Amino acid sequence: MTGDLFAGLPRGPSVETITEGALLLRAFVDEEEAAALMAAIDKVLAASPLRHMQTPGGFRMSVAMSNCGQFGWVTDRRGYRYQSLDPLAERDWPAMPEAFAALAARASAAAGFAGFDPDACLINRYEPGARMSLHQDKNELDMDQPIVSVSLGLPATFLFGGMARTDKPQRMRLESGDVVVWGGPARLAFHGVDPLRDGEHPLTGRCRYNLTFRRAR
Ligand code: MD3
Ligand code: FE
Repeated sequence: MTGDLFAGLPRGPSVETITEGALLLRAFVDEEEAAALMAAIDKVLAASPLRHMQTPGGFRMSVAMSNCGQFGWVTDRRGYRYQSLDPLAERDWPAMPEAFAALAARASAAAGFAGFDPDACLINRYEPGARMSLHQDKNELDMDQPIVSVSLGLPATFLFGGMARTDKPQRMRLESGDVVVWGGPARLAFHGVDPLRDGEHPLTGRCRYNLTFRRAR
């Protein structure tokens, strides 16, 4: 019953290898840093609001998205791409907050990717039921650059597939403060997120945010 004794206490940091090139840094972000990231997210979203984008096939994504940095990832009937213009706000995406850049640098260095300098950060917001089906991230120019992902708020079940869409995915729980660095052979792996389970989190309320730092160009 130690689970009851320790419920609500912060988890200690730890490192796990998911597969070659993919490092899970559990509790890499503490509650103080998470609160600073959340405040920075709110500022970005005041300038470039969350929106449900359309897939090229015409489906509305259940995950609401925005971006910051020099480039933002967008999808619409014309396809998936990075662009400097936010099509909703009709201006450039907000600058990458200092707290974001500092975390991306710390996490990538901890995983052995020196000099990672992201020019894009996609902000995903999952409400209960929102999901992301298995996909590869391949709209970036240089696949030698890693992607750093940061989970905040409600926990999610992350799906990590193999190099083929048909490989049976392994499921893992990502919690608030967990960071994953995806590089090397893991960079083009299929991945997704199961429908978010309802809940309440002190940092975010009834949702999960995921930040993914990328080098788009
Ligand atoms: C593995 N986001 O935005 S983060 C995405 O939780 C995306 O919102 C998910 O997949 C989310 O594209 C998963 C973990 C992640 C991000 C990028 C990867 C895993 C990855 C790139 C390559 C391999
Ligand atoms: Fe992805």
